[in-house]
Amino acid sequence: MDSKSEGEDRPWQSYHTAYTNAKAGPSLSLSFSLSLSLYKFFFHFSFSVNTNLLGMEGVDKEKVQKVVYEMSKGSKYFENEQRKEAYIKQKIENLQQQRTKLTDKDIAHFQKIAEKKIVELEASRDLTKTWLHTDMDAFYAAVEILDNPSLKGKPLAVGGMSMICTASYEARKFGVRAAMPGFIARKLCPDLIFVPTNFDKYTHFSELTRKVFRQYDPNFIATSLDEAYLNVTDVCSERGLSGEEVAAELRGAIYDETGLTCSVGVAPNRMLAKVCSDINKPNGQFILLNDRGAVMTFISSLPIRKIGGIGKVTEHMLRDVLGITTCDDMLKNSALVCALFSDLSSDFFLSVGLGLGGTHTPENRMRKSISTERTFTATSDTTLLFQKLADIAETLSSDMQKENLWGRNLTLKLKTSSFEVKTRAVSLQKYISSKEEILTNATNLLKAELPVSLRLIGLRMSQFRDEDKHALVDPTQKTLSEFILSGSSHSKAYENQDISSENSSDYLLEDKNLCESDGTREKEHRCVTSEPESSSKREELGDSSSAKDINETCGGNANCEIQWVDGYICSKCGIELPLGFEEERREHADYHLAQSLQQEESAHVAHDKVYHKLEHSSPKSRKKQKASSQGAKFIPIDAFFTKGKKNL
Ligand code: DCP
Ligand code: MG
Repeated sequence: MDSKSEGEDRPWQSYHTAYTNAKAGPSLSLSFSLSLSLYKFFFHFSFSVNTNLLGMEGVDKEKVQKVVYEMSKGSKYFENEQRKEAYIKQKIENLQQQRTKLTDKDIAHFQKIAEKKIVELEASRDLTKTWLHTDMDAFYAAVEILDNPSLKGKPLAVGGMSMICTASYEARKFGVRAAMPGFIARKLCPDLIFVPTNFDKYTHFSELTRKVFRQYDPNFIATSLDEAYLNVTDVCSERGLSGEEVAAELRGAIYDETGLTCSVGVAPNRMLAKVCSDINKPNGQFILLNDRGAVMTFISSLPIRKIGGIGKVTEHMLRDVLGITTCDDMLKNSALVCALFSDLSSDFFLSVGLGLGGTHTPENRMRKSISTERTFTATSDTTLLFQKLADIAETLSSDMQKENLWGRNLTLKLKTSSFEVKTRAVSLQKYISSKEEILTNATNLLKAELPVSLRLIGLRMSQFRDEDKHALVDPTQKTLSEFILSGSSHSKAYENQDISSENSSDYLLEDKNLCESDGTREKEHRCVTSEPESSSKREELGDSSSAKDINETCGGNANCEIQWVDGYICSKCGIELPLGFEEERREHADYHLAQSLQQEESAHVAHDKVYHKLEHSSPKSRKKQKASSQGAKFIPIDAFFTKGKKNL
């Protein structure tokens, strides 16, 4: 078929959104990766995926894509997707230009660099550990079915007309999936049953699963309510069990404890274990042996999108600029990978090509911040917004109290109805943890933004009490000594970045090459979504760009304001934070911010700065600033950045 006329007649075929081009299990990839190339590419997926088991047989892929396109056309979501597409396109063009400038001599030079890196990475290979990744099946939906067995076997969506969080496997057959607006889902599946979310229930069941995990690995790493990594090396050796046997036993134990099924992957490292847990979903397991040959065979034809940390942007870049679609292609194109990407990115890509991933249990890192956020149907109703804020403050307070945390840096995150992300922070004079105190300060921050139409509110607390004691001694050392290793060694850099690569969605979004000017309107402190174990990242109605976001972008944010020189050195204090330390980077940015705010305040210059800004601001924004100044210590982050830039 002529591709031009195809594109003109069927515009939806080139429309990719979180729910038409998501990182998902093989099943979802088959139904949502609808661009022709991706579509073919997933059909070449070499594992024996049992589509009956996955319940995806008979999905009318073209129909799904058409419905999604037609129903979202013209919406703000659609516009935002298009903006993101334009951003990716721009980045691809830039890289393509860089590529054409490379001479043969350059390529030969980078070939040598690549070979050296590969030797170093290979030397770091550790096949002595057995890692297990568990992922609950259709988690929220399964919990709802457990609660109401009459829903069993029916197409079910958890969420509402605006967004759904997940869908039962019966609903997935129609193309319904997480982060899809409910009205589109209903169009795809007219008999779809909607059940509203109930986070207390999901948290309860999540805690039950964690009780089981603890018996196998007391240091298990939970990466969301329904996913965790367990190092079962000791269990295997102490009890003389194979990884396969431990996986089967663990799945049984989880079922006995919760009545829910999960899927498990077992492999020599976490990166591979996560890929494996997706292969025989639902209620299945896949074991990859601790053998280099087995790993290399497994990885050779694995689509790069299956790898944690490779999201939509990275996938497009690698495919469109270098023709890389499988992990093996990373090695085949190693010279170009090294020529076009930063050291840390190329290390990551090459390690993906070698099937390397994290094998050490990370040391218990001191918590740097705790956060919670909710996505809901966009609203400008202030009563509703303050109600949400109160709920979030309550959750944050209760999470803090569980961990006996007291903090004095509160950050409010907002996503507007047009998907713009903003953060506002306040540095407090005293440590707080009660709902009332959190809410009072958060209310001041939110009031300063009114009127506003929002679809997400989040709160993050940082700068905890004990941490400040260290901070007084040496503000940079505290972070360095606690959990930061230098990014200079390849193997170390890799080991450091691994966890978040497994969980963050788009590795390249952190790349210095790609952070500079993203062309989007998102303003956030962070580049990649990666929440620590117990942060409560909740969604009321799901949102393609929140909890499991594949498109979080980095632009005009505090991380970028700081600037990560060479991709990992803080331009303000020289601290080294390798790629993958998103949480720490965010925290570090907050730290500088709080420090500056405090300095500003004590020097009584803050108001001047704010007023300087106010003098040039619109009457509307002047009103906002005035409202905010009720909270005595509040300085909007934007004001701080304006000042920061001037002083540079
Ligand atoms: N979730 C959400 N919003 C998303 C994706 C997921 O709120 N965009 C929630 C609902 C899911 C839970 O997180 O039930 C776990 O996410 P998974 O990606 O593991 O999806 P499921 O467990 O629902 O299904 P699967 O069987 O594919 O793991
Ligand atoms: Mg799951």
